[in-house]
Amino acid sequence: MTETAAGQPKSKSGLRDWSCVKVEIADGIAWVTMNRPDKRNCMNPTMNDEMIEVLDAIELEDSVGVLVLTGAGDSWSAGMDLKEFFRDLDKLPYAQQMRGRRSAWQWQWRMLMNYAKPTIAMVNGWCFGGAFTPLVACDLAIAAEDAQFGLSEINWGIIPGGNVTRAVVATMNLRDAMYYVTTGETFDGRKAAQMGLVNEAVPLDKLKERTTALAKTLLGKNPTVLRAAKTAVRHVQGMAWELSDDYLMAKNHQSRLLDPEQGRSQGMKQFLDEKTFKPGLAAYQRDA
Ligand code: ACO
Ligand code: V55
Repeated sequence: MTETAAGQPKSKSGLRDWSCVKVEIADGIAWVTMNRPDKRNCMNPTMNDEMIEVLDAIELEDSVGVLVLTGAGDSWSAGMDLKEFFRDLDKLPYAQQMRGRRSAWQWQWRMLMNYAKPTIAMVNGWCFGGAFTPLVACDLAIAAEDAQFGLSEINWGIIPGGNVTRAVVATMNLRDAMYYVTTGETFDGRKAAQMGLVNEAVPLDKLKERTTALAKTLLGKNPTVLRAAKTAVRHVQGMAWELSDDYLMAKNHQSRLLDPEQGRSQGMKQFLDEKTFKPGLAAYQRDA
């Protein structure tokens, strides 16, 4: 396990110690923890600025194949920090307000949605408002059955901004989205899984185990192809069929051209010639 030493640059990628984010790297997985448990990991400008650095650094860490985003203590994240992100930013000149808001959007969806490595949201507890954006921007999500979710914006007098409404409509059906946006009612991890907001809900004491198993599955796949595949899932949603067909063909050619391990040839050879694996059931042997 690599734990970053206080204040010490850990590597050329720039991993160090942060005040609101914790990073642990083990067995190819980067565990990134929103780390303000006393404030239920609500997101302030410091956390947002740090998260940009963290995501940038981990993208360049060759030892990392999967990123897991989780929260310290009994909360995933209680959304934006109402004091530091809203009340305090409101008092600043406009350019500084926008700088503060931009750092939130930057990591919560721009960086996460285009991330080079697969990402898993491991929702261990409270998930409110602004936290829905990084939740949906992660490729996959596993929640504790009893984690509580809520679009609480309506309860304190704003609409879900910061692309929260966009994230909700991208994952939940229109009736569910409208219901929870307008009522601000909470729902649990089981319900989140039923609605498709997360992939699965498991008991809290199985959460890390299940997330690790999922991460290991992803670590067994070809990373070049994985990146192209997840990028394509994000982009085809808004495309006409003619365009998506050509885009997917181009993406396939791109990954064939760029793939250092030539997975496609490996896959065919190991199945058709060597008969050492069945693609219907598992991935080809990557270092064969
Ligand atoms: N912004 C600012 N401070 C917060 C936030 C937040 N979003 N969430 C929690 N805190 C702070 C509390 O003010 C409190 O601070 P204090 O100890 O200095 O008084 C501390 O975190 C602990 O919070 P409690 O409310 O005491 O914790 P509890 O476990 O009883 O409740 C809960 C947890 C339900 C998450 C509650 O804190 C809460 O409702 N938080 C706000 C959730 C929310 O609506 N977030 C905004 C969504 S909208 C958006 O993100 C744009
Ligand atoms: C939200 C989040 C924002 C914002 C306005 O509802 C509202 C959440 C992350 O930024 O600017």
